[in-house]
This record gives sequence, C-alpha cells and structure tokens, in this order.
Amino acid sequence: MKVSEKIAEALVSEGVTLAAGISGQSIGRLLDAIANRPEVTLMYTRQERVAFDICDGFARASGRPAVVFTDAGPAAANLMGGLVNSWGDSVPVLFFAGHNDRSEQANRQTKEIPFIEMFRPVSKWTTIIDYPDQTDEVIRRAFMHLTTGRPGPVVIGMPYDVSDMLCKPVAYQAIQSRRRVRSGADPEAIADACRMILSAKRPYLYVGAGALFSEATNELVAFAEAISLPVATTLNGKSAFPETHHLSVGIGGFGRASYGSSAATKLARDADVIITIGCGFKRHATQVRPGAGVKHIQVDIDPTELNRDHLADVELLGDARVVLKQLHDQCVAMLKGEKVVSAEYKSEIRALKGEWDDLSRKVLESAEIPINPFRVTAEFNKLVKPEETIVLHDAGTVRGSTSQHYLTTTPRGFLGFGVQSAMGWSIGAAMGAKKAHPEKLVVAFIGEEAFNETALDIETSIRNDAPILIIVKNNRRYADTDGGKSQRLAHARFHTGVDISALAKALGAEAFGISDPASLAQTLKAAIATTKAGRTTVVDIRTVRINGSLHRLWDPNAKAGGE
Ligand SMILES: Cc1ncc(C[n+]2csc(CCOP(=O)(O)OP(=O)(O)O)c2C)c(N)n1
Ligand SMILES: [Mg+2]
Repeated sequence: MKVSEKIAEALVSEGVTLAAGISGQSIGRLLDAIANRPEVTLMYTRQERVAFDICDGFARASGRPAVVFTDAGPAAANLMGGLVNSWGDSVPVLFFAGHNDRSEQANRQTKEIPFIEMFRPVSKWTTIIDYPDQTDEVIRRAFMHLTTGRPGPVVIGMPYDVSDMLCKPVAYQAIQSRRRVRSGADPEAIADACRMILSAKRPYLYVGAGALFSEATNELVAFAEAISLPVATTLNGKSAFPETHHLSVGIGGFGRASYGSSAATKLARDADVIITIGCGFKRHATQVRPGAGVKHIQVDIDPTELNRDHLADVELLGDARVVLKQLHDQCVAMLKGEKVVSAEYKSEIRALKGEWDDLSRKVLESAEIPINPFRVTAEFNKLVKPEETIVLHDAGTVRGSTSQHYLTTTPRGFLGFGVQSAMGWSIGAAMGAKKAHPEKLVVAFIGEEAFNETALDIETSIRNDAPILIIVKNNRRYADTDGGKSQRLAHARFHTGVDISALAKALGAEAFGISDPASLAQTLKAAIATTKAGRTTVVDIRTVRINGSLHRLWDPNAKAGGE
C-alpha cells in the first residue's frame, strides 16, 4: 500500500466525509487516492482559499473536520486568508499541502516555500510527513489535535515522492473512542464559583464559541434556568443558546460588544458576577472591561486563555459541557429548592429586552429607499424557520445588520465569524454548511465588496451540488458618501461596480435584483423557493450605507462596528 492510499484509508476511518481543494502535480497521488474513496465527497474549487472556507463552514456547521488539499508553494500560500479565519476562530480543518520531493526542499526549488515557518504560527499544529512509516502516527496525532481541547487547523506537508512510496501493510488504527475526550474543572473551584453565583444579586452569563464546539447547549439552558441567569453570547457563540428563550438577551458584551444588544450591554455593565464560557474577549466582543469589584468566573478549555485579558476570580479549566453540568449540579445542591435571582432582576431583564425591541423597530420596519439593511434581515426572519436554516454573515457592516436581529433557535443555526474576518468567507463556508446539512436552507448575507472577493466560486456550488442562497446587501452607490474618506479613494473603490445579477447568471446561478422595500418580502420568498428547489440563488439588494451596529442609536460613546 502506498502512503497516499494509507492516508485516504486513515481519513475515512477517522470519519472524514468531505475534501475540497485544487489539484497540482505535487498533490496528485494523494488526490487520486482520496478520489477513489466513495465515502468522501470531493469538491473542486476555483480558488484554494474558498476550499478552506468550505471546510471551515463544514466544521462550524457539523463539528467535524474536513480536508483541504492544494498543490505546493503558491497554491498552499493562496489559502492563507481562509486558514487564518479558522485559526483565529479555533475551527478544526485538516489541510494537506502538496510538497516538493524531499531532495528539492531547502534549496529554493520551483514552488518551494518556507513551509513550516509560514504555517506553524497560524495553525494548531504544522508538520511534514518525511518518511512513509510516520504516516499513521502523524494522521492520528492530527486527529487528536482536531478533536480535543481548543480546536484549530492542522497543516500537513505531503512531499510528492513520499506520497508515492510504499509503507508497511498494516491497517491504520483510528482513534478508538468515538466520543470527544472531555475534561472537567477542579471541584474545589466549582464550589467557590457556585458560592459566588448564589450570593450574586445581578449575575450574568456570557457565552462564546467554546460552548458551541463543546455542544453544551442542553447544559447551558439547564444551568441558566436553574438560576434565572440572563444569557448573552459573543458573535461567534451566537446559536449556543436559543434566542427565543426568555433569558436570552442576544449578542452582548463583557462590558460592551460592537454588535451587542442594548439589553445585554446594560446587564453586563451593571452585573456583579460575570460568568464567561469559552470566549476570547476579542475587540468585536469586548470593548469595555468590567469595573473594579465585579467578580469574574472564567470557564475555558485552554489554560492560556485564563487570566489573559482580564483577571478572573475563579478559573474553571475544562470542557464547557462538563463544567456547565458541574456548575448546575453544585448550584442546585446548594440552593435546596430556593430561588436565587430576585423577581426585580427578572422583570428588569424582561423590560430591557422590550426596550431593545422598541429601539430596533425603527430600522427593522424602515420603508426608506435605498433599503435599510436591517429591514432585509427583518423580512427574512419572517420567511424562514430557524431550525431548518443556517445563516452566515460576512465582514463589513453587513455583519451587524444581520447578526443582531436574526434569531437563532438551534445550535449551529447561525455561523458567526470574525477574529480575523477575511472578506468573502461566507460564500465558501455556506457551501460547506450545506454539505454538512443538505436538508437545511443555507443563506450567506454579504456585502458587494466581500462578494467580489470570492464570487467566482458560486460556480463551484453549482458544479459540486451545494445550492445556497446569497443575499447581497449592496451599498456601493452610497459608499462614497462615507464621511471623511478621500474622494480619490472613493473613486478608485466604487465609481463603477460589478453587475452582480449578470455575474451570478453567467456563473450559472438564479439571480434577482431589487431596490424597492415594497417588493422585498416577495423577492426574498421567490429566492428562498429557487434555492430550496436546488438552484444556487443570488439576490442583489440596493441598500443604504449605515453603521454596522445599532450602538449609536443608544450609546453616545459607541465606536463603529468596524470592518
Ligand atoms: C480579505 C480582507 N481584506 C480586507 C478587509 C477589510 N475590510 C473589511 S470589510 C471591508 C469592506 C466590506 O465592504 P462590503 O463587503 O461591501 O460590506 P459593507 O461594509 O458595505 O456592508 C473591508 C475592505 C477584510 N476584512 N478582509
Ligand atoms: Mg458594501
């Protein structure tokens, strides 16, 4: 058996069902071997970076790693924008980079790049298979990295000569435990945390993507309900807690988040104990730290995250699901049937939610022309069932106008992204999500500039049977009025633009264009129908340029949402 065949066998036995990439001489043997495995769906893209986005979206939607493949050198380098997204947001993706023969390495041969130096700092693990008999160990170690602890991308260099060599004819031994390997927190620290939570008057729970990766939603809901804790998520953690739940206050900061609801931000500001679960306090999520005297209980799977940005009073190192169950059980035992949170606090949570709804109505119901991008989200909400839908957003102001008011009810029904935030991610990621959940309607909300970064791969969704809906909030015409920016820059950036509907049609998609809010609902309905019928569909909506979030409507100190 050749190394390439051994790898394909190993991938199948570790449960891989999707591979995406672009071919090239150096990866040829491995690609043939993967293509020979009917268990693995193969997607072939037009840009390496989109292949990475596909696998990233697949992992976010399913929790399982998929495989990216590229040729050596520039092909591998060409996916950097996708790789850094996965690295920034801790998403497990396995990347096989074709590599020159070993004899060519380190002498600046054709397509030779400083592979380890380029990829190691932006991956969880980067290595090269130098000898055939390393194959099993490398693949097994790769899957341990991908499936345990804090996830992240793994990069494996595959020298062509090694891929074509024979290896020992011993069957690959997959990781035996099909369960995720999980760990809990120190029981003494749990007891400290519970005492703190039960003595709090205004506790507040802030949930990041760690809870999604750990699949902790049931434990999260049980814990929040036991204490009547208001629950906010980060952008990346959105969908870990059902947003129709009476305790949900939407996206919200540990202090303040660019995309936070007013309810979440006020509750965070006035909290006396803040419990954070698997979140990294990045700028979009956290602009203002809690004041002195506010207690912080920090739960994370990664010890290097503990006490990193803000001192914790109690550190709980462990898997979100296990730790939430520990917290729940201990709190319930200590409570002995009493209720911890006052009736006043509960009614304040209700009132703040109502205030946020009132504040939002202005943009959600706006009849202005060009169309308000928040209105697009509001109309969309009325037309879909969240449990049958996966929504993605892209970089830019479209992030806020989509993520703040689309209501999720199902874990991974919304895929937030953005520690690195490479424009154009949502088109590939939506295709990956569709492969993970063919039964769901998968919808990417994207601005026209981000669209232009990766739009050619719309054709990939058609060729590779991954029909998605792309809703473009197109504010190009109004972008040059964006105060303070140089007119020369505005001219260079915007004065002509792509005819999005024509391009989408040329690439084989259905396309709709719209500029009147009165026909918004009807057009979105038609676009959802064509997508559900199996046709990738693009809706080009002429929108007005706005700030990315609603913060400025109610917070005079707000910073812009940011790009
Ligand atoms: C690969 C990459 N290049 C540049 C940026 C910086 N950036 C973020 S958003 C943005 C403009 C986005 O415009 P558009 O897609 O039209 O969305 P809008 O803000 O208008 O909603 C830019 C240039 C980025 N995030 N990623
Ligand atoms: Mg735009």
